[in-house]
Amino acid sequence: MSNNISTSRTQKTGTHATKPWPQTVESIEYKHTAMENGPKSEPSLTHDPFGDLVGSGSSDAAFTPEDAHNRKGNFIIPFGLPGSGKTTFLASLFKYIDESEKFDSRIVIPKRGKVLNYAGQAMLNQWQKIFNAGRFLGATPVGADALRELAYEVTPLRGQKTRLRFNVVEVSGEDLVRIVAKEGGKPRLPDVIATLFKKSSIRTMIVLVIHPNQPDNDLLFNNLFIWLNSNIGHYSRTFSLAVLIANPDLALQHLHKRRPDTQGYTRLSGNILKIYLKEFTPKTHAIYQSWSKKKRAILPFRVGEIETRQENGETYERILRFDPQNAAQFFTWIYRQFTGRKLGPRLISRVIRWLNG
Ligand SMILES: Nc1nc2c(ncn2[C@@H]2O[C@H](COP(=O)(O)OP(=O)(O)O)[C@@H](O)[C@H]2O)c(=O)[nH]1
Ligand SMILES: [Mg+2]
Repeated sequence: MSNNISTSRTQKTGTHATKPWPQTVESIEYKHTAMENGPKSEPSLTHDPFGDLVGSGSSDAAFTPEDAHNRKGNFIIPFGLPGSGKTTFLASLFKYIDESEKFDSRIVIPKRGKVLNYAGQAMLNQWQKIFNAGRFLGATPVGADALRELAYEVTPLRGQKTRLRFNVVEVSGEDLVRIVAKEGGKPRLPDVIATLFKKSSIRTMIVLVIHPNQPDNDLLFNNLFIWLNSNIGHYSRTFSLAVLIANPDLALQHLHKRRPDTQGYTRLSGNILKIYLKEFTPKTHAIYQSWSKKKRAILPFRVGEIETRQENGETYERILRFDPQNAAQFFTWIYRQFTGRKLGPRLISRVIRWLNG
């Protein structure tokens, strides 16, 4: 068996301006990083004084299986191919939370024994730089030493004030694609992720990040669910499942070509999201449909206004303006999943606001 999946489907639809994304799982795993294949970020012109905040290779900074074993509570685990948009999604989520006037939020610095681990805070700083510089980050470093955890506490300032505490895990896409079975090898998940999945004291949210330029999204996710089926009995009852479509404007262009009957729709939202899933990631669509309605969500994830520029045959992308809308929608859902409560003003204050016009 080989993982050289045919890509003719995407090539037919992929007549957009940017260079194609990696074509096979094989090639992603062994040859490329997302940045080499996808559009390049704007080159940095000035020296970066914080250059090696993250990924300095110090294994003390890593989130280890032992740490995972000592955790309980809420965990968000993004899953997707290299360059699918996992880091961009996390960066946008925390930018939204930190800048919103609706919440009191703070990072929680985890301890190993008595030692504080600031790697999560360093990662948060690195993410902030995506927006300061308007550049997407390069691929997340590979390997167990590069795994990071970030713990946060968010308290709504209005309405009901239940505090939400949750953690996110940042893994490189290259480490995740090893879940795809190949002849002669055992499909593997990073140990930390497997440990989290297995712990019943952890409430897990899997976030599947789909990038419209990548043909193998469905292959990766299907292999993840095969692994879960054989290793975690309870997952479909207890895990929350979110499907995010990164770069939804591009996804809509692809859909218009594949399904001309959708051309009247100018936004990837509502029913169109499911049509997109069914067309481009049919197995993921089937898994999604079988999930408990109370524990599933599908959402476009647009970071904002993006400028694309061609130079010397390369495509460069720059984030011109952050748009918090999708991050806000997604956080509302996260809050509800983990606390069981609805974010936003209570009914009584809504009525008062309505009375006040
Ligand atoms: N999430 C997201 N990604 C976008 C969007 N527009 C363009 N991108 C591209 O998606 C890539 C995502 O990279 P990154 O977040 O580092 O992917 P990761 O490897 O999964 O962490 C960037 O290189 C951009 O080219 C958007 O609206 N949302
Ligand atoms: Mg990343």
